[in-house]
Amino acid sequence: MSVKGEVLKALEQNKGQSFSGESLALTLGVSRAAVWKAITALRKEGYPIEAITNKGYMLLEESDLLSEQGVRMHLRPNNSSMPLYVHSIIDSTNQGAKLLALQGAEHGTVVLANEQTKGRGRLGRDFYSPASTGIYLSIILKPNFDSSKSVLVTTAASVAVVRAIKKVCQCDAVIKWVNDVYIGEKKICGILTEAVSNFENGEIEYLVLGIGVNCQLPANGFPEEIKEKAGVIPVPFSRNMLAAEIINQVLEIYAELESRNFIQEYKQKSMVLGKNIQVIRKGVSLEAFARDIDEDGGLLVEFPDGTKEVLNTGEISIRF
Ligand code: BT5
Repeated sequence: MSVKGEVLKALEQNKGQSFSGESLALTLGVSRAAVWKAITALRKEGYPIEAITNKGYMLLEESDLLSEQGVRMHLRPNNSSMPLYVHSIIDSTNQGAKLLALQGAEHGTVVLANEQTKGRGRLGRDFYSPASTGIYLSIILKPNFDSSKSVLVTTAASVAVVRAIKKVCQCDAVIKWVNDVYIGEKKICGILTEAVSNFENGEIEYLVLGIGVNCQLPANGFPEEIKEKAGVIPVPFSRNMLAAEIINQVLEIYAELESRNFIQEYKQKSMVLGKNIQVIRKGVSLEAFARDIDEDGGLLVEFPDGTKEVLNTGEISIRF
């Protein structure tokens, strides 16, 4: 790791407390000038670092810049050495992850960004991804057993996100089938699972699981088109910590995908089960009752004429 990386790691580990630049220089085997140079560079990147006479440096508690060091220190030991690429700006982390997957990236590789210029939703839609107020991350997963069922992966991932938000922010989030996480009546997270197939045999080689979370309100608010729908997590917390916890929870739940143990939790957190919903098909809205979630994450709906159907993809809406 570079001197700058090491200094940032020490700052993140001692966030809100001062620590001696001199002893850090000694530990790293570099000069005090090198530490100072790293501190100057980090300040230029926007880290709020104070120099305190006779005490050293302190990264202020409110610092919330996403960084590899900041995320890695909150990863569980068995995840802590996996590849983690942090970008201040990228077109789409899913796109970045797909390119890495094609180059043979290992299971669990993460691409994380502070801002996306072409954040993607499903069916060619956009995911608004402004700088510094959200978490945009993609995890490369090697398919295990039947994980080619991307709806199951998306289902599991939404439970993982709800767990992570509860743990880090102490907030109760709920899931709108299939890929949205809500707090109250607002969408605070969207999930997009994409497959990378082998060109020769058409088999799915990788899944790229993309998760976007709105953490704080963007400076100018949300754009007009999504103002009514989009919301943020309503409490302060560390984005590095939440990003790490989402990664931890996703990798844990994915490892036991086959057991489908999480389906029960998914049902408990579902905001649509037991409700009248609209199934949207080719722009037409059909009344239906959301009866159950099946073993693969499909939504069992019942139409007014009594016919039942399992939805594995598509769009539903719910009136608040
Ligand atoms: C999603 O699609 O919600 C999936 C979003 C996945 C985003 C992540 S970020 C990291 C990774 N890299 C990517 O490029 N993508 C993934 P969908 O269900 O189709 O919802 C999209 C719709 O949600 C839009 O048409 C808007 O109505 C609304 N929307 C857009 N941006 C939003 C935001 N920031 N918060 C809440 N709603 C939003």
